[in-house]
Amino acid sequence: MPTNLPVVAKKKWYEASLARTPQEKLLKLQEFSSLIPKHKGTEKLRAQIRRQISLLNKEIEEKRRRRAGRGGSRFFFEKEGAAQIIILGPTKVGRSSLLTSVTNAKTEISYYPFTTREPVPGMLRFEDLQFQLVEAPALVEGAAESGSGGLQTLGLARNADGIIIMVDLSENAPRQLRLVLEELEKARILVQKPRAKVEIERKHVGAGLRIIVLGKLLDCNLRDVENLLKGYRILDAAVRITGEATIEDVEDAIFESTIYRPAIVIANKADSPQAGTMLQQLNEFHGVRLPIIPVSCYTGKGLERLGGEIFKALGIIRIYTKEPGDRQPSNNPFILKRGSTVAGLAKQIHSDFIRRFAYARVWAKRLAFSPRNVGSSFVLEDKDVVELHMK
Ligand SMILES: Nc1nc2c(ncn2[C@@H]2O[C@H](COP(=O)(O)OP(=O)(O)OP(=O)(O)O)[C@@H](O)[C@H]2O)c(=O)[nH]1
Ligand SMILES: [Mg+2]
Repeated sequence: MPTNLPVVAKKKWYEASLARTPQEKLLKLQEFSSLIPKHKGTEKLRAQIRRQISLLNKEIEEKRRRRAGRGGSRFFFEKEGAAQIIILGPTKVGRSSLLTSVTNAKTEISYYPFTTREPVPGMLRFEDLQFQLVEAPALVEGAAESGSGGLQTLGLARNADGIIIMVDLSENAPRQLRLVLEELEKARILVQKPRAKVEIERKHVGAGLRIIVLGKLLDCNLRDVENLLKGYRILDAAVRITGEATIEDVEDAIFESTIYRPAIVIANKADSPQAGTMLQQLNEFHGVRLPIIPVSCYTGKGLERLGGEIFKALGIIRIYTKEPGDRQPSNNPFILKRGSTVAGLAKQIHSDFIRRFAYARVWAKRLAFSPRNVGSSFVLEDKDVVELHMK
C-alpha cells in the first residue's frame, strides 16, 4: 500500500537524510514522524520511524555516558575481515560456546540464562579469509518493539553482512527459530532473497537522476518511479532496480526500511538425546528455506562446516589479481559479489580503472585455454586470477 505522504512530510524526510549528527537526525525524524498521516498505508513506516527514533535516543545517551567516562556499552563494531556475521538466538542456545569453539575470543559460558549482555567479537578463519563473528545478547520475544536492548540487538543484525540464527536441539528448536524469524521480520530484516532489489546511490555532483531497470516494474512505469523520487527530492542519484519491483519497493528503498541479510541456521547441542527428532522437525518447519546445520559445541561435530556455509550464504567470490610481469598473484584476494564481472573488479580497485581498461587476462581451471584474454563483461568466479591491462 502506498504511503501517500504529504509534501511537507517528504520535505522533512529529505532534511532528515541530510542530518550530520545523531541529535539533528533525531530532531528531524521526530518532526517527520508528526507529519505522517495515520492510515493503513503508513503503518509499517510509522513503526520503522519509532524504531529509528528509539535507537537514536539510545545512541545519543550512550555517547553521553561514554564521554562522562562511565563506560557505556559498545553496540557497534568496526567490521574486520571479509564479512561480519551476527550470532542471534534465544538465551542458552550456546552462542558463547560457538564463539569460543571456533574463534580466538574469550567469553563467558554459563548454565544461567542471559550471561552475555554485550556483543562480543571473534575472528573465524576460513581458508585464506577471516570472518568476524559477533555474539549478540540473547533475543527475547518482542525485541523488535522494545525500546531498549532488543532493538540494539536487531540493529547489530542490520549492520552486519550476514546472520547466524542459533537454536538448541535439546529444546523446542522450531519454536526458537520461529521466534527469531518473527523478530527479524518485525524489524524488517529479510533472510530470504526478496523478489526485487532497489538500490539508490545518492550523488552530489549534479548529474541528475539515472534509473536503470534490469528487471521489471510491476505496477508502475519509469515515469512513476521518477516522480516518486523527485517527490522526495532525490534528484541526483543512480537507481538500480533488479527483479520484479513495485512502487512500494521503491518507496521502501527511499526509507531504507527493508533490508536483506543472508542467513544460516546453526542447530546446536546435536549431542543431546532428542536432537534427532528436533532436527527432523526443524527441517520440516514451514516457510524457511535456510540451510540448517546441526552441530555440537561439546563434541565439535559439524563445526568444521561453519566457515564454508557462511561463505556460500554470503554469495561472495575471491579474486586474486596479478601485476603484468609478476609470476605470482597477490595473496590478498578482492572480495566481490557472485556474478561480478571484470568491470566490477576494475571499479573496486580504482574508480578510474574502468575508463582506462583495455583487456584482462584470466587464469581459471574452468577455461579450456588458460590464461585467456577477456573483455570487461567477462563473469568472474571464485579463485580466478586476473591481470588487468590498461590503455
Ligand atoms: N549438551 C550440550 N550443551 C551445550 C552445548 N553447547 C553449549 N552447551 C551448554 O549450554 C549452556 C549455555 O551455553 P552458552 O554458550 O553460555 O549459551 P549462550 O547462548 O551464550 O547463552 P547466554 O549468553 O546466557 O544467553 C551452557 O551450560 C553450555 O555448557 C552443546 O553442544 N551440547
Ligand atoms: Mg552467551
